[in-house]
Amino acid sequence: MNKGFKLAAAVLCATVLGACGKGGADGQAAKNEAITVGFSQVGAESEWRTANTRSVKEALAAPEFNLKFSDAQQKQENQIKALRSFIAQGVDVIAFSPVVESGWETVLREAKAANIPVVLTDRGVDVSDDSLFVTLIGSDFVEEGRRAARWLIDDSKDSTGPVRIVELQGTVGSAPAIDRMAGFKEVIGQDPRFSIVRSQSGDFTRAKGKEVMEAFLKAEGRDGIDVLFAHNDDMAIGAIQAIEEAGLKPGEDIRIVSIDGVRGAFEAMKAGKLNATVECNPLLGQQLAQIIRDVHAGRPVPKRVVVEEGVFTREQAATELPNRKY
Ligand code: GZL
Repeated sequence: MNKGFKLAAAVLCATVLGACGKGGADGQAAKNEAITVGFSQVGAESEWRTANTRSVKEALAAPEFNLKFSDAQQKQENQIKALRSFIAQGVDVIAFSPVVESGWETVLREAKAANIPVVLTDRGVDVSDDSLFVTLIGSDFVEEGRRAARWLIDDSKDSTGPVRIVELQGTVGSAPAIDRMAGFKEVIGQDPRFSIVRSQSGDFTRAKGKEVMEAFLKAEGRDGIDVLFAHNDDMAIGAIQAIEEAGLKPGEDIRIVSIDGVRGAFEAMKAGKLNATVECNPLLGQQLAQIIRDVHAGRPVPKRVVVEEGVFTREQAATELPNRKY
């Protein structure tokens, strides 16, 4: 049903029959229809993403929503195709987690021309006109990078250095990879004991994280690396396998700090193989659902909604593991 007819039906319903269905000042009741949401997800590359997808699907399974979900398999062209399909279907709201920051201007202008509001979740976009999206709900990735560096500096207080760091970056061009690297370097750069000797993308996956760590070990030698900074836990877990296969002790011979706080990271910390993980909360579903309700009802929403998060070390892992929700 196109939006113009829906609005007319809604006005008629509200005028002739009073509030159709449940009461409510926001006019939603008058429509007495589900909010059709087109959601384009990055992919299924990590434990974090799996938990994020579960959270979004659970929240938008409520009867007030009609969810159309698309998995882009980490390809921007698949996300753009999905957004264009949502526009053609005339969905009420588009929500998506952009796999990379750039290349969205054209399709977001098409959504704007179709009067379909766009909500960004998890990752941001780099556009010249921020009216092309209503809001971004997600973590502060720069702060996550700073927190990883602060943990490392604190954990190195008895070391005179040099501390040689290798860095497993996330997906090239993605907001978390760009911002986590920036935050980490901003803090580490203030202490001359630390240097990043190698840095390469592992695309946020375990398999690639292992492959790149093998290359780092080959290039730097068994004694050439003191610390691994991984932009997510999945790459750190892959790297742990490579470190063990090289006959070294992860968490001891090479200290490891990563980001996400997924269950696999707590299990690795409990085993002493990972030293710390910076939480990046994927459970955005309920907040997203409320933002969609507000946007659809024409209520104002903040341009940026930041998710609160913490830092967890291996000393806390055993007690915290039972509390983890993802
Ligand atoms: C961060 C999210 C990142 C996670 C990775 O909000 O975009 O993508 O850190 C995931 O695990 O693949």
